[in-house]
Order: sequence, then C-alpha cells, then structure tokens
Amino acid sequence: MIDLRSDTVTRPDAAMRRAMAEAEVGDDVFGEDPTVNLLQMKVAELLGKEAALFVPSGTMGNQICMNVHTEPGDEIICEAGSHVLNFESGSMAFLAGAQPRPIIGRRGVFTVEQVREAMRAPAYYLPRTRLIVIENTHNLAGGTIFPLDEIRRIADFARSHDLRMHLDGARLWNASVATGISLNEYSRHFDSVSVCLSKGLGAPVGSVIAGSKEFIQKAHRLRKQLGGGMRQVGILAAAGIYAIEHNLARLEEDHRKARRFAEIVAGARGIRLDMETVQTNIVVMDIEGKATALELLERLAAKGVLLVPMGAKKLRAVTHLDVSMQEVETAAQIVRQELDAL
Ligand code: TLP
Repeated sequence: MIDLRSDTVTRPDAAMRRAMAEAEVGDDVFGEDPTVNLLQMKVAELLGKEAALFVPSGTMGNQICMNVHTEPGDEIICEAGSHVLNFESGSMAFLAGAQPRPIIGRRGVFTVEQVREAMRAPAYYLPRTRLIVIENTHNLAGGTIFPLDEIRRIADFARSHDLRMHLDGARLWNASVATGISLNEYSRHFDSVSVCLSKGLGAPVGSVIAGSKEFIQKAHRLRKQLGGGMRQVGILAAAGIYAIEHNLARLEEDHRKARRFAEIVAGARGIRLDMETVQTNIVVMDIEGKATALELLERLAAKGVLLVPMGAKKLRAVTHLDVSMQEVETAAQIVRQELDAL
C-alpha cells in the first residue's frame, strides 16, 4: 500500500527508536522528566517564546490555548476551513465555551480588512471578539502558507484592539522550510503557538505549545484538568527532539514529492486541482462529475493507494518521510488512471 492519507502515518525508524530507548526519564507531573524539559526548552527557543509545554496532541494544544485566551461567550475569529473549527469535534464550543466567527479566506488566507469587518463593536449585547487563530500551513486549503506580511498586519490590528493571536502551527515547520522564514519570525506575532511533532517530522506522538511564562503556567494547569498530565514521557519527548534535529530540513523533499504528485494528477479528466495551493506537502483536489470521494477512494485502495476524503467530492494526498518519490509517482499515475476511467 502507498499510504498518502496523512503525514501522521509515519513509523519511527530504528535511530528514532534508539533515541527513545536511551532517553533519561522522570515523573513529568512533578516536572522531573529531563528529556521533556529539554524538548520544551528547545521548542521555546526555536519559537522565541519564554516557555513551552509538551501536550499529547495538536488538538489538545489548540484547545488549551483557545481556552486560556478566552472566556465563555467570547468570539474567536478563524478561517472557515480551519482545523480548530472543522476537525476538533466541536471542542472550541465544548471546552472553551467560545463561538467561532469564521472568515472565508482565499486558499486559507484571510486579510486584515476581513478581520476588521469580523470584529464586533463593543456592546454588552454582542459577543466579545477575543482571539484570532491563524493556521499555517492551512490543511484543508492544501498546505498553503499564510504570508508573513499579512500576519504582521493582522497582528498590528490585534495589538491595537486588545485581541490575542494564536497560531495553529501543526505544520509551521513546512511553512518555514518552504519559505526560508524562520519559525521565530512567524511565531513572534502570536501570543501562543502550537506545533506538532507527529506530522511531517515523523515522531509517533506529541505537540508543543509555547507562549509567555504566565500563559504556559495557565496552560499547565489546564492540561492537568483535561487529564493530560503525563509521567515518564521522556521516551516520547526524545522522539520529538530526534525529529526536530534530523527530520526538519528534509521536509523540502516532501514538498518536491507533493509537487510531482500534483503535476501528474492535474492532467487527469474530472479533477479540479489548483496548482497554486501546492506549496508544501499537501495536495487537495475536487472531483468533477458524478463520482464521490468515497467511491474513488475505494477504487484507489483496491489498486494499492490510500488517500483521505476531505468532503463529499474532495480528496487529499499528503507526502511524508515514509514514501519515496517513486512511490508517489506510481500513486499519482494510479489516481490519474482511475480518474480518466470514471
Ligand atoms: N490533522 C490531521 C487530521 O485531523 C485531519 C491530518 O491528518 O492532517 N491542526 C492542524 C492544521 C492539523 O492538520 C491537525 C491534524 C491538528 C491541528 C490536530 O492534531 P492532532 O491530530 O495531533 O490532534
């Protein structure tokens, strides 16, 4: 099987497993796991923040950050196709008690003018706009990069209107490698940042959130309240450290593979694929004609290719460190044949 469902499907290789086996550990609920502490320090430094916290998943990272920034009844400005709004089981409402104020972006990117329009006037009968969430790269839009200039403009607006900024940087690594803009240059505009170790970087589990010391103190308490306090998780943090040290620069390779995949598939009949969205390791395409995503996926699976549905007529392929360029080309050709045969 050529598995392009997500960059989360990778398995730790022998060297990563060795790093995990050799990790020094302690009870992290007592703050005594040296490897967790090291990972947190490293990520805080990379993101230019005072402190960081290891969390089990990107979802928990985003949820903790949104919860710390808001009060029930507040409004969170986010992109209409964002992960926090669409793929986190409604937990923005469930946990933070906040409501989303979605903005329809262009390829996942919205502008400061749109933020200005979406912001509520200060009136007791209106929700209070409190937080802006930016997703970089944007998953559903096809791994698109949020331009730094627009982030700057939005952050300036946020600062002058007492709004907080959160970055869902599950794949910020990809944005940084693709643009050459450092993680720090992106993250300095945000009050909180969440990055995932278990996507393109290839660790088996884990995300890290970062912010000011005071913010992370609150996040720490909330992680415990959610049952996310973990014990000898240095073995997992070691995988994260290994992933950052060895698998970051190579993301460029995944971007080349996604581009190749898109080039082959784009020529097929019955598909709409906006090549401008193919900026990192994700390819999102829409099926034209009668077939549904599920029907096509079944046919592809029978030929040994796995993709995921992102809507009734929307498919996604993600490249990662466990697929070769050759496999990606083979998969793309099979997708193309199946589309042409529809
Ligand atoms: N995304 C997963 C699925 O949930 C769709 C994937 O396969 O891409 N932010 C972004 C932008 C994400 O893409 C994801 C995961 C998360 C947050 C949540 O991370 P986890 O899965 O660790 O909770």
